Amino acid sequence: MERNQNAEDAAGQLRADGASGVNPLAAGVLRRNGLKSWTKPAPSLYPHQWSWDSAFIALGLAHVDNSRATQELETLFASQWSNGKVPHIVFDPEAPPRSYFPDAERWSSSALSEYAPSSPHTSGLCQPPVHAIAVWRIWETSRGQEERRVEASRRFLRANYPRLLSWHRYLMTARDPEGSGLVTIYHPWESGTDNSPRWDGALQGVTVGDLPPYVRRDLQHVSDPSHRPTNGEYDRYLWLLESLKRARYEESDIYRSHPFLVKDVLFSAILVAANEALLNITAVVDASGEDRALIQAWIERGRQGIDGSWDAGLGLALDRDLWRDEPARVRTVAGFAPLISGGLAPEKLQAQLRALDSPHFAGNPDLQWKLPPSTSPGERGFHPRSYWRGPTWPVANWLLWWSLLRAGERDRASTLRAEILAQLAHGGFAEYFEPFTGEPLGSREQSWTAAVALDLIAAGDNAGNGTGQ
Ligand code: 2M8
Repeated sequence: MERNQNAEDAAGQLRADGASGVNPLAAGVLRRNGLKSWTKPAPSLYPHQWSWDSAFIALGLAHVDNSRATQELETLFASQWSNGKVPHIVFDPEAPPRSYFPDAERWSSSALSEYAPSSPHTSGLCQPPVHAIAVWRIWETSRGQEERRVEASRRFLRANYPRLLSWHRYLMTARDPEGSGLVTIYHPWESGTDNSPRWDGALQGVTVGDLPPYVRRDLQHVSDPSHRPTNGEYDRYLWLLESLKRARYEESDIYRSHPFLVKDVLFSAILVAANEALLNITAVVDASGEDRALIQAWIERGRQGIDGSWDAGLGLALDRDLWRDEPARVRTVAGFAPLISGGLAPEKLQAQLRALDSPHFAGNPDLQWKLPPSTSPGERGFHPRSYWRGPTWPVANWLLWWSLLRAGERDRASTLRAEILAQLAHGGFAEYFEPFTGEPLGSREQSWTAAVALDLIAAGDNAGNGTGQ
């Protein structure tokens, strides 16, 4: 009780400004990282546009400036591949030279694939599809405003609905030829949880061959290289990239020959939630009954797939390595995929909540804030300071908060919200945090952290406000 009160007091320091209704510190991070029509994930570590970062950024910007939020997504979707894929990075030709690697040249997407846009250049991967969720938030925040703004939002939804539909169709078909309801990823970067121990087993099966030389650029932006993936991991990441290039980014060739093919439960769960948002969008844009039935079927298929990934012993869902045909039995936040995909039977929901409250996650007594570490401290692969191997990530926590609300768990959602805001009030808008000390790590002005803070603050102390779904 007292603990929760402390979190609420600390969280109270991060409030909306009375006049604008927006927190100036969080809005300031997005303004400083903003370029002409899109926002960098961080001032120097990530100088290009990243796909799921931009979706979270748009979701936060929806509370600050709706037209800026729509521009963010429109800029990203302008680089959508013609097969529906939304690329994980859109390269800014004006970014400082040698600031990020692998660069556009290394990916060679447009030279190799007829589907890739020729300008600006993009990477050949994708990332979790948070976009429809952000588009729905843009719609929600415009409602009740003056008619001109509602109309502008409706136009935005109409213009972007076909793009979202083709993006989700790509994921449900090219990335799930088995019709399992689960998305296959080709690279840990596609998961967004790059060096998570979720991928350790599958990466062991990747033998690095004759790799063209490269220089890591990420290490020049962090104080301690051990916070980032290791050189061994980077070699494998770069080798996977070469393998995708050899397949000319052709899905069927990749499926035959690529050494990393994994069913990602977190990605798949986000797709289910995004399909729910897309179904909401169909009503605003008067989409056909056929489209609605299709999206509804995707939601059901996705939930069945996640249900089939359930590990009753852990109370978590597990990824599946397709080459070894086995689950990755490791406790990470991705295991809460069922909670995120929603529609759970009461026993499953309770099992997920027990796992969340257990010492493996938010119930660990040594935590600075009651927030789940990205990997359970009980895992062999846990590391409290290394990126997705243990630090707590505000975006992951936002996803859990939002999912708890959708599951009707308002009190838990409200407690989680207070802990997230307390962590940020204390440590700033960092990329990730050491879970036991609360030390901010990675970039100190991470856009998506500021964006989710804006959304959490806008939801108000009564956590249900403004969440809409
Ligand atoms: C991290 O990933 C990039 C590669 O995509 C990197 O480490 O260079 C991840 O945290 C990813 O989820 C995120 O989208 C990206 C930009 O914030 O950084």
